Amino acid sequence: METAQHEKRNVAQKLIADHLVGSDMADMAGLAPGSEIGLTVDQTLTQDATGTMVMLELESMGLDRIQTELSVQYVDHNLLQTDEKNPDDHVFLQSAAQRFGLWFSKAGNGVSHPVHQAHFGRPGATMIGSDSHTCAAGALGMLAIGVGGLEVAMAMAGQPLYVSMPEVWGVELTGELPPWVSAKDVILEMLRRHGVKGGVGRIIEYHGPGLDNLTAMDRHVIANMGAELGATASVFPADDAVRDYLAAVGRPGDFTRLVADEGAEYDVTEHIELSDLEPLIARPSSPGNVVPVREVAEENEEVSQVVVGSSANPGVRDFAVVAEILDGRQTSQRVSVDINPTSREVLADLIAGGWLTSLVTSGARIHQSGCMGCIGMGQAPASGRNSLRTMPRNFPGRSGTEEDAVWLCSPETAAAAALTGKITDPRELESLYDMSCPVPQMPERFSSVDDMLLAPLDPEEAAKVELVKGPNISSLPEFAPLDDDLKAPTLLVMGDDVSTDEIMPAGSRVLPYRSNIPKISEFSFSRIDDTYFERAHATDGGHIVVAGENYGQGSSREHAVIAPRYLGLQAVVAKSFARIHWQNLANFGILPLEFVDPSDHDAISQGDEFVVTGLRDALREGNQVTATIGGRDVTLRHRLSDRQVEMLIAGGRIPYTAGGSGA
Ligand code: MIC
Repeated sequence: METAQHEKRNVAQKLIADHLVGSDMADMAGLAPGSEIGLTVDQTLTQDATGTMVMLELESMGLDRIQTELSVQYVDHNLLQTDEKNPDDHVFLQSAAQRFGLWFSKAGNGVSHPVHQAHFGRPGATMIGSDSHTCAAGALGMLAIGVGGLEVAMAMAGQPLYVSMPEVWGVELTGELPPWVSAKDVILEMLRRHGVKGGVGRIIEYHGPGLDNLTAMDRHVIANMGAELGATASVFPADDAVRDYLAAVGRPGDFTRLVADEGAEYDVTEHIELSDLEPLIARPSSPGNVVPVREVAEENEEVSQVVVGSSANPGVRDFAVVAEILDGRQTSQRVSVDINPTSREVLADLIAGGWLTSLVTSGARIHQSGCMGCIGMGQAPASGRNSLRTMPRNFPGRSGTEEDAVWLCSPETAAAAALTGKITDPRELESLYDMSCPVPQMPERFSSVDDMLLAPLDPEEAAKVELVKGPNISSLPEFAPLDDDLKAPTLLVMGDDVSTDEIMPAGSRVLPYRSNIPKISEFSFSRIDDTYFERAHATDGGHIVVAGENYGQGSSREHAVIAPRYLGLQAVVAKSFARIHWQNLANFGILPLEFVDPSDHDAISQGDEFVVTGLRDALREGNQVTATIGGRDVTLRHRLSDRQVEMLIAGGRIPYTAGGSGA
């Protein structure tokens, strides 16, 4: 690892320097990776599955009007309306957007990340979003970070975002992608090399001559799954490709060039030769299980579902290439080919280009614009049958089917399976169907359909709006300050890489309770141990859980901490934590502790009593705490800043702020 020269800045450093709070911007060299920094926030993004909690947080903070340059509330996740709960949430969110001064994107308008990029993305801006894939906006030269909802609520109230200063990981791209290989394979290559923890504590900055052949939407695909690497953000320069994109979405005036200084360096370096890449696929059930498609093709894996769309492959090109591969052919009889057109604008372009006709006539099912099957909101696959998706995640059971087998791949690989009915290297289509790789011609100007994007009300009108809460919407529970002495049983001992989908499942059954903590708490950890809820409920005085590496990877959902906290979770002791979940734990007053000696994890059994005394002083005075777990002394450490320690002691960020502490 080399030390960066800060006089010559890379794009990430420029973005940080322009938004840094309370430090000397001229001397970024003094900011050690890992130390807490504050950043001003220009824009925020919330979606319905996490946004209801954000709006309840704004209500409990008594906010009158947002302080950001721009905040947008999207409805894209909970679109199935099998009873009143999801539509009641949509109505609540619309009223909250009006009340607090946000833009509102109605159900059916499209997936937040690409819609935001098209309508509001601006090079040089910072954005945070209550969705881990907010990092996709890095495609336009923004510093965009996925965080828990409370961070977003605080930013809307004018507070900075506090994060650990990341290292900047420069990934140099050279060459050009070969036929049948596309942007998704670039990010799958990163996951193949580095796995789901590879980006933790880092901003990934892509640079080099290979960028010349990647459009802004290709970059969006790559930036999006920085979340799967665990990265803080993904960043691209704002160069000619971004200029062309902003012109194509009708906002040429919003372009400003933002590129790294000549000779700028990176904390960590990496190189990808694009012409060496081949089609890749992530096996079930982790985005980190990446292998070449050609290897799997030898295993003769039959496919029963293919899903194209979502935030991870949202551009017109991604659907058009599938349409052109399928054009004039019939999809395999054993496969359900599901198309989720990102937004109404993408749908309009697919109609105008004739691509929708090709998809429909070849046997594809066209769904509404939104996240849908990506978060298990419908499109659950048949048990144990292979489902190939252009989506970002395949954690166990996330699809809605407990025994699922979800693979992640490019649109080209998805289309090949749609035709052959088995996992097929798309390069094989050349001989199988006598075709060459299509290169869809993109429109010069993308469609612009903005009547479902409602502008904020002026302050006077906004002040008159009442929040509309359906019967399923409950207020945010209040939490007590941290006990100075903790004596609590260990209710779960878990392994590595536990995802938030396992801590708090999503899917069409659970998502409708995202605005009802008492009810959703019944599902806490159900995928890991379905007795947890009963046991937690029956335990007076709280409990703890123990985990391995990368605990809480995946989504930004705060419900994965608020619900267990509601059931009495006081501390999580793990080998390491995923960034967003760690911050969510601290924000809601659950103590995140790490083993100093990771092998102590293996000596702990379910039921072991966890005892620690004088916790408040111990946290304030240093970063180590000695606990007795199951009768053994175990040394634990924390990575909390002084600010976070006080917040935790107060019971979380809301009581801390209400108690008069600004941030
Ligand atoms: C996801 O991909 O898991 C989601 C749905 O976008 C989540 C948000 C959520 O849990 O609602 C995320 O990644 O933050």
